[in-house]
Amino acid sequence: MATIHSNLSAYDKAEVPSGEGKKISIVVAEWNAEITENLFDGAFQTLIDCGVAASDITRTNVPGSFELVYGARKALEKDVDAVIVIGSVIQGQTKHFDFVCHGVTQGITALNLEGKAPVIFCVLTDNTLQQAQDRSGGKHGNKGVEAAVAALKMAVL
Ligand code: DLZ
Repeated sequence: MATIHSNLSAYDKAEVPSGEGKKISIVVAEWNAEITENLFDGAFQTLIDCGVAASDITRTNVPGSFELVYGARKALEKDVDAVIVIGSVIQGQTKHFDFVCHGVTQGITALNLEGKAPVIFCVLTDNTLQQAQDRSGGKHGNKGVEAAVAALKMAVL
């Protein structure tokens, strides 16, 4: 799982299914907005680069990563080919980190098991703000880019 020493955000467009006609919903947590906005930009630009029409991308904001599950559940009620949830949870002094991470991962897994449309997990779970910055447009790339590629690949399954 470690991304140290690598930038995984470079993709070969020839190997990514075309996004033409695909409807993608992106749910963005407002907590740690400095990080989540960069992740959103990476995902949005990649979807456009791969042929998704801007008008076929919808964005919904939720307060924090814990609310991403409900946001994704509502997004799945609409006509979408994939949902991307974007969040950034950063370790603090309390156990809140563990509960938020556990809640969102379990919730998104449950939604994927429903099988209506894929829900792509773009939630950074870092020990420090620096680690989050490194993965949201820094030296380890932008996980939003990877999430967009994953969404297009999963949308054609
Ligand atoms: C409360 C909380 C804390 C402490 N830390 C984060 C975080 O690092 N990242 C994040 O996305 N959200 C955090 N939250 C907010 C929770 O996700 C949630 O919004 C609140 O507990 C309200 O349900």
